[in-house]
Amino acid sequence: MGLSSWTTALGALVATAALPVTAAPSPTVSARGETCARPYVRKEWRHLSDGQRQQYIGAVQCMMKEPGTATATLSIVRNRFEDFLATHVKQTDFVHFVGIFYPYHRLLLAEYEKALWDCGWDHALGQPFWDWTLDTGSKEAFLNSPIFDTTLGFGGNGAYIPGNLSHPELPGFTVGPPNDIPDRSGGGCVVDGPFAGLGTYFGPQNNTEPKAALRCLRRDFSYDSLRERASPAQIQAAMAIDTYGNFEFVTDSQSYHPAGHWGVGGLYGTMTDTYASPGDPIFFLHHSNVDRAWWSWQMRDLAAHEKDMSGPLVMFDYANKLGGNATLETPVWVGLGESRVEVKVADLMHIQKGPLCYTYESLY
Ligand SMILES: *[C@@H]1O[C@H](CO)[C@@H](O)[C@H](O)[C@H]1NC(C)=O
Ligand SMILES: *[C@@H]1O[C@H](CO)[C@@H](O)[C@H](O)[C@H]1NC(C)=O
Ligand SMILES: *[C@@H]1O[C@H](CO)[C@@H](O)[C@H](O)[C@H]1NC(C)=O
Ligand SMILES: [Cu+2]
Repeated sequence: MGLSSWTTALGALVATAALPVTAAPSPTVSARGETCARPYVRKEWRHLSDGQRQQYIGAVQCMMKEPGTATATLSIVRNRFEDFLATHVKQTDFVHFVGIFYPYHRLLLAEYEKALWDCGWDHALGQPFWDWTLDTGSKEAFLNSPIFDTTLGFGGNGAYIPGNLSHPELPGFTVGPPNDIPDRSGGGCVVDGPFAGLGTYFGPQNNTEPKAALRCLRRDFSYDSLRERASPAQIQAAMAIDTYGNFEFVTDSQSYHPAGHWGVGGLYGTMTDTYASPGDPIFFLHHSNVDRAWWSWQMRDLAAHEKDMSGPLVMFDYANKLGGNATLETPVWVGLGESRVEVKVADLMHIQKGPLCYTYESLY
């Protein structure tokens, strides 16, 4: 099955508020499975100071200038930022709509954070998150979100590309059911903000062929797609789900996870490309909040949820017809070439036990 975008069935879900969490000032490292004393803090983008937001954007731009560790494995990798794009493209078919969806992306972000720190990001602060619920109040609020600021954010939408045209890069992929995103409003290259003109040889989808020209970063804002699936009501419905298996299925394929991808990526945008979506730096803020939602759910009953792992080993095999379930022993790895790291699911179930050591400034 070809997975051209984050599209799948939709689910209806229900509501509540945010729980405060106590945060500690600076990070420590602890042995595998042992609790760390001073976790670093992941904050919402708009809760960072102007200077911190500049520092973060500078760190991402720095990663785009540093040599990639995966270039020896895959020649189109141009820099350290693309190491993460590369491993995600190569692993997509094994890490989405499967049990290890959450542990995989937790590990991916922890490794991305280390690369940010190497590029000057504040060591007491982890990967910032984008709390979508703050931008689901109105279309104006969404369009004016600090996330899309052109100096202290990631820039805005692409120019409108008529929806009756074939996909700019996927010939034959035309708009209309089941591919349409009716509320889409852009589709062109990003032309403002710190990542205006950003390009890559990766994509579309799992295409890793060398190309004559770089492919641009595209956005195709789709506010309704975000609001319908990432509202406070949707999040709180997810928090009430009983088991990890059900939580993973609903949130990975139906509610806030695709919502964040579609809200920014619409139909033609980079964020909607299941494989190459980490080519948009917003991906990492979106997935930090996806991880925050998992941790929020885990914290509802930590003793049980710290050990609750299931879900298909084969993409979309929720009935286990092609394989069994993920377990705490299932291996999880990220990184091509010398940056590869591998752990077990068990090592990724608690965000303050080695090898992890972070917290969120607030939870759902
Ligand atoms: C790319 O994905 C398609 C399915 O979408 C698959 O058939 C093909 O083998 C993949 N190619 C590579 C190089 O992984
Ligand atoms: C596609 O959209 C463009 C711009 O809105 C319009 O000019 C054109 O007639 C449309 N073509 C078809 C086949 O509907
Ligand atoms: C996978 O896990 C689910 C949820 O715990 C369970 O209902 C199902 O029977 C398991 N499948 C297999 C093949 O063990
Ligand atoms: Cu992913």
